[in-house]
Amino acid sequence: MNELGRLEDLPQDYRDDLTKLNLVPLWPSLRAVLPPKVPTRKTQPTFWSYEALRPLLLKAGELTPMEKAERRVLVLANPGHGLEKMQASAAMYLGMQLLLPGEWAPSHRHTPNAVRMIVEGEGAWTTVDGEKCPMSRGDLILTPTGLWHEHGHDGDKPVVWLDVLDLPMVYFMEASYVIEGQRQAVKQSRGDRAWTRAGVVPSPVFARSDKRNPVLRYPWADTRAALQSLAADQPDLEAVQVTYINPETGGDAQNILGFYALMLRPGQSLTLPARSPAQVFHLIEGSVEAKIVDSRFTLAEADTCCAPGYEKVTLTNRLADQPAFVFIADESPLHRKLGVYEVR
Ligand code: GTQ
Repeated sequence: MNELGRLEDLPQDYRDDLTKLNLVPLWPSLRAVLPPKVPTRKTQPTFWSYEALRPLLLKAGELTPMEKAERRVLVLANPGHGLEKMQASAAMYLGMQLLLPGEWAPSHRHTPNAVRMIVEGEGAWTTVDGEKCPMSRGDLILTPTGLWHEHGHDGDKPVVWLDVLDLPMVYFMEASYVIEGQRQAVKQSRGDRAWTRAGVVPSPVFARSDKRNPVLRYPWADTRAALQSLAADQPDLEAVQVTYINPETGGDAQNILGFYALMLRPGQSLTLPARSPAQVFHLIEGSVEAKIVDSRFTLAEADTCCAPGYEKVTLTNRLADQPAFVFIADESPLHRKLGVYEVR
């Protein structure tokens, strides 16, 4: 590749004339924005230990009352982006949220899409668009763009969940905002009860659902059973993985980020191909080693790590006698819509 001219090669008076007119020469910066073959990625392989962050999250429960927090969250920030940017990757935000018994995180709605992966505790619920969704370990609950949502807790121990939002993307688009609201009236019907089987779905005889996704809650018991059933049916299948979808369209559950559950068979080592989107791995059950670029992370239950795009990732089940279950979030829907998705 040709060496391109530098800014310093240009006379200062010429540079000053450009600046006055809000003009910039491209060639000194061309390689920075169009690097050869592989994009520049700020996203670093990063690991967050649940055991290490849990006491700090509980401490936040003592230090900051709900009225002063609205959402009591410690953000899992990627140092490659700068911690203050609150990004796990270019498009993904991760946070660990704490709700104490009796607390209520008030209703609001916002343009970024969110999901919650429940990590610990029983008795809490999220009401999304009037559907009161119980929160249990491993459940995935969606709050798609624009829908009212609030969190409450009737149990007697702290509840913690992992928030995954496309906030960095929506913020970058200058489209991120929130509207505060009142406590929602709870509706009778719930998508996770109406849509319980992949093969038989509600028939829209009189009206089609007006929802972006008729399912807002994916119970872990069902997802886990689907993985085990798939693994038993196809003993040679390399990647025992399911995608969280919108059952009405068969497409991704949300517009920007993709969500998956992966089962690693006892002792299995799986190398995922290098693909353009960044990924997040959160261990629901078992013990897994994640090899990402030059890092090796040992994930215990509830630990989380992330991988930049365009890199292979090897996940190894460290246990020889039981499967491991991993929740994965990635930027695939976004990359596909933008036309930049690729597998190397
Ligand atoms: O629970 O609605 O981690 O609005 C960040 C922003 C959680 C939430 C976050 C939010 C929420």
